Amino acid sequence: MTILTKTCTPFEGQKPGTSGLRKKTRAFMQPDYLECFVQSVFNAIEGVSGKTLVVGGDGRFFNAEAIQTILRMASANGAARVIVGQGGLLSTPAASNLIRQRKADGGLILSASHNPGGIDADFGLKYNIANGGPAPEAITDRIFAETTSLSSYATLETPDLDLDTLGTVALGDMAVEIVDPVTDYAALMQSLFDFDAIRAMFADGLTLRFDAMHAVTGPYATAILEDQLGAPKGTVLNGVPSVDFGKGHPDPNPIWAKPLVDMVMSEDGPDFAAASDGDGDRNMILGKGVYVTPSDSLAVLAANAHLAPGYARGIAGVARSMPTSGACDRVAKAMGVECFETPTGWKFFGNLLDAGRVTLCGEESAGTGSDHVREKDGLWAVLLWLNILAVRKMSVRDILMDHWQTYGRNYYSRHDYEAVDSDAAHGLMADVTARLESLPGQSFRGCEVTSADQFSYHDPVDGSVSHNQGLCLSFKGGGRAVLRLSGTGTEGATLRVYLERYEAPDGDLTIETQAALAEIAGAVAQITDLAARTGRTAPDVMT
Ligand code: G16
Repeated sequence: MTILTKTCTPFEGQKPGTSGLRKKTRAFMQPDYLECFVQSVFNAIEGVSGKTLVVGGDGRFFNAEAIQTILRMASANGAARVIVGQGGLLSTPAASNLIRQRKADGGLILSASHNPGGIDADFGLKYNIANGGPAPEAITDRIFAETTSLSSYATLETPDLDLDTLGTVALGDMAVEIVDPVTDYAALMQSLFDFDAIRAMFADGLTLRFDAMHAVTGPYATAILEDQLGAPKGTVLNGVPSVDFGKGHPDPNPIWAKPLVDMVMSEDGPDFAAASDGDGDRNMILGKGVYVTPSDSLAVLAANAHLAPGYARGIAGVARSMPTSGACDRVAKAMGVECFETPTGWKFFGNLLDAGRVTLCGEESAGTGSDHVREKDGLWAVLLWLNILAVRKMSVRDILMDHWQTYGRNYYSRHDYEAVDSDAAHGLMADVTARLESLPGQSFRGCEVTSADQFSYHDPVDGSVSHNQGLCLSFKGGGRAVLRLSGTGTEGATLRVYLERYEAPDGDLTIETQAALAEIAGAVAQITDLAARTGRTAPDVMT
């Protein structure tokens, strides 16, 4: 088979963000755009000659076409084998698991996660390394550098492969192995959790609704929750992946998964409910009449993980991204284990997990996971919650209240201002950055700033340092606000304002969340001159 070397001109802006390259689908569909990025990835990892890769995606629009391109390029670049999920589908945690199980050299995951899909929506591609986790900054920096000077890429001229039939086929000298996307992942879940206890709980009548949001988790949730654990048919909602996610945002939060939230808040709602996102790594946890914030979920899971067989020996430590609430820190302290604060982005957990310093990790952005893979894992979080419910025989609401009565409550909310004019958003951040030193001691709407700084992370494992990871403002009385610009958006800038306030176990634990945080939100609005700078008086999304 003839290998073609095609000349190309570098594209501007192929800089991986918080989680790979995310752009409008039409940008990815431009001639050579995907090819240039893929070749840059290959070059940045010193080629793929003789290597084994895992490739799969969340099934969004352009997933199928992009995978064919990647396969041709992998073959032309000398890869020995590519393992692909049937139909081109692999959830992000399942891809991470396959990379690890099959000792692959790395993988390419096609997803824009929770962003909508379609020709006028979003697409994405990221590279994961041999540990199954997202490439660390040193590699994403190299990828970006390659994109700026690339002059050619290698490919083949071949018809599309049939990716729907399981088995191994040849593409040039490369083997393409098409695997069932669910089997290995389901086996991993079975090794971690007490499936018998969960099955018995369903048999006793516990009701669950899992909203797969028309995204990749549908087949996984149906196989595990309904087929293996015996939850009744209909437990999984929106379980068939579609290229445009049923024209929705596959983002498991109270705004985009509102029908599910309304269901659990109703009189005859299910006992437990959950949702996951486009590529299956995020989760939202709900119980009858209650929404569990991702930060609280991480803390509850850390406190109770030992109840599941896979974690019966206890946890080594816990890590959270800096904007995530400090709820898990209190659990770690009580347990006498280490707790780490990392920048936003799952890639920063990889070293801690590999070094055995932490067992659980989580982020306010609806991500929780453990050392079983190197990605966050939506269905894993649901199964761990189910295992805990089966052992403790309490409702989600009671478990949460018990947790707050033990550790206190970190009231927490994130306010997102989406598609803000990019210059205005960067101007706002630059202005607050310039005033950081002068803020302590000043009061805004009755809240006195006690410290104001820019977060830098010193990785305790490899010594690398990451600067400019968000602005952190602390207030007298223990309140905190964090300001960041999102690294996953594709339109203008998304300003994220993270708000937090602690209430001790004997304090008022049942204040409405936004009311509990109103003063801090007001202080942030004044400090940043938010309305004047962004033209917004209210956030687009509050989680
Ligand atoms: C990605 C990253 C997460 C991060 C989230 C939000 O998640 O993997 O680590 O917390 O984006 O990032 P940002 O605040 O920069 O938009 P996902 O689920 O989109 O891959």
